[in-house]
Amino acid sequence: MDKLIITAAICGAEVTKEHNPAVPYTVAEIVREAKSAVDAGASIIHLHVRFDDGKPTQSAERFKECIDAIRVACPSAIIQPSTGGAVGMSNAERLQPVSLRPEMATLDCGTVNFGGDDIFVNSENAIIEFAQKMLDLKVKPEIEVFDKGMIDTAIRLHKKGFIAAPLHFNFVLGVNGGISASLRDLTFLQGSIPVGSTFTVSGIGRAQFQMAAASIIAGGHVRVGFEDNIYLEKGVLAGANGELVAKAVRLAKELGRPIATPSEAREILGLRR
Ligand code: KMH
Ligand code: ZN
Repeated sequence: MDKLIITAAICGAEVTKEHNPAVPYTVAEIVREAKSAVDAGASIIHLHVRFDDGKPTQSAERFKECIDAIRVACPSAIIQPSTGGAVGMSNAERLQPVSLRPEMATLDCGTVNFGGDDIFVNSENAIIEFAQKMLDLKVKPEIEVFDKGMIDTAIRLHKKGFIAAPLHFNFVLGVNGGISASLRDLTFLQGSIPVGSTFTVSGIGRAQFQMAAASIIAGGHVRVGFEDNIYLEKGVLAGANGELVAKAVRLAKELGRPIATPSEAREILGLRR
């Protein structure tokens, strides 16, 4: 089994300071949260950015500002911008950070309800456009999977040459509208990806650490962070993303799975540098 890659989704686009005052908005706050996560054992920062008032943005300029500042504080971390952005953003808006040629970026492989009236829209043509741009700029996609059909879409687009192997997936379990955060469904997803692929697991809300433990045992990797969950335990808000990462590290230690450094994570994922 590979060493465990921990991704910290430090910011997200939907969670706010009203939910947890430690959610970062400013560049300084984003750097603070990235550093707390990397110091605790994360090798990948899954990055959304905000304007200082908390409004999510996909502006390449704002991403560059944040990425440059994170690189000073955490020189070895892998920075993975989101191309999902926030519900309702246009495709052109969402794609902007890919032009910065990060090592990785997310590639959302289907449309999913996001609770209430929110729909996170990803048409097949949009997925192809995003995948082609990542291919052209040698950015490794992390294939975001909110439901099983999204794996099938990714495999179809891989066969057509839009996504290069080895494929790397992120199974997001427990979104209201997506696949459930259960062992049965995690096993189903894991069994549906091509041999030689890697996967990480993001459990939403209270499922974060249950799904993390399941992935540690199953040979997958783990994502934690405010984007998915703001609580360290029932009723206790996490004071920093690093606290969530530290808890994942403790679980991995108890379960006998060593943690990957950023350079080991690059090796496991086949990243360019
Ligand atoms: N904020 C969600 C609408 C991604 O980063 O690629 C989309 C999202 C997925 O967070
Ligand atoms: Zn995201």
